[in-house]
Amino acid sequence: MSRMLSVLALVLSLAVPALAENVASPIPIGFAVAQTTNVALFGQEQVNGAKIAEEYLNSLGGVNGTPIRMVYQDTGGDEAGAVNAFQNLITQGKVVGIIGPTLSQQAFAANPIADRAKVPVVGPSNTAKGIPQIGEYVGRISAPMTVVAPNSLKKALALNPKIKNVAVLFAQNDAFSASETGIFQEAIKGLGLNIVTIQRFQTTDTDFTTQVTAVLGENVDLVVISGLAADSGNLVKQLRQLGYTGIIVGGNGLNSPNMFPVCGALCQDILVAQAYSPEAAAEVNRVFVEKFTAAYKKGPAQFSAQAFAAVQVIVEALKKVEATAKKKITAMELTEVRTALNKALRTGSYVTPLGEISMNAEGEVEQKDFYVSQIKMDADGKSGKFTLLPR
Ligand code: 1QQ
Repeated sequence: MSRMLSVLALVLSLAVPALAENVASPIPIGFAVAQTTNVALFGQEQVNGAKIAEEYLNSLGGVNGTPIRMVYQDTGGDEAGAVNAFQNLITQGKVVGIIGPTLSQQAFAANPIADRAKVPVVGPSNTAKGIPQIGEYVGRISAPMTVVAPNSLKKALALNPKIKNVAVLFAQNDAFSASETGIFQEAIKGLGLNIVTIQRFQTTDTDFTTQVTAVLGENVDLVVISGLAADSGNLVKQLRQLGYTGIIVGGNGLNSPNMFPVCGALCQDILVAQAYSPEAAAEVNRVFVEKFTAAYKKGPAQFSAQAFAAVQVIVEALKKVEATAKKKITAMELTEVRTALNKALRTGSYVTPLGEISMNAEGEVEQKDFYVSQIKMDADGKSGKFTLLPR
């Protein structure tokens, strides 16, 4: 009997704290992006943006006086890495929510795990169709390409009204690229242009001779690329080296300055639609640009601003959770905070470096302002910038 009791006591002692566990102080927020592999070309910028947010928001008092702590977890570039990172953050990190992963391809694998565990996910850069529909606990602050991508095509036509024949190229092994090319193709037809060739590649490809030869074989005056940074950068480089002189529109995968060293001087003039402008008027953007530039000696681009916005949105939603519960987050149970945070995220709007955004009931971001930029490379052929085109 006493043996049974002690077993029972042991079971209780293990089970009870796990059930009634409160949120730690500082409040842990998961940040799971690619810090290694080629996908780190994006992930590095995301970590840079999150670090600025963490420091700045804590300097303002965090969540009503309780600081936050970002728990960084490398996902690598694939699905397995993202799944692993999410599991670690949920069970060991005991985070209130997760920002990540970098790619939509990874989100389709990892987000269902957070959703089942009832841990809110805020996608900082997932732009494929179908992300918020993964589950009740999945949202994003990265505007989907359905609303962003077509802007760059219109700008291409404004620069060259004679455009007729379009070549479309995409990475067929990546969910975002496949989604984005579908959106581009629909928009191209909607503008009355002809798609004269559709070329497929892999995100791991480095030699694009076959695809470039196909493009040069047609009378193409616009090339539209949906891929990630390293593959797209090399594709642009080879298109130019082999003689393509028309306009190139790049999708969201070409939205990183880390892609500049890949195509070098040949990145010049690529058109890329953006969900962020460093020049946007919000005061929080001015502060963000100033702090980012001081820390990294370069201005922020879209992925950094989106990462900052994701952290900011979670911090503001946590304040709403405290206001509703009339309790400190750290006086609440972790499971309770996760559920309340998910709901609060979808309430009201947030003035971020991306402008005013909100998340609808489904977790989809609603954003007002989009931009198109053109890459302008410096004389060294390695650095450059996204120069905003007049709207
Ligand atoms: C996605 C993307 C990538 C280009 C983000 C880095 O938009 O995977 O959805």
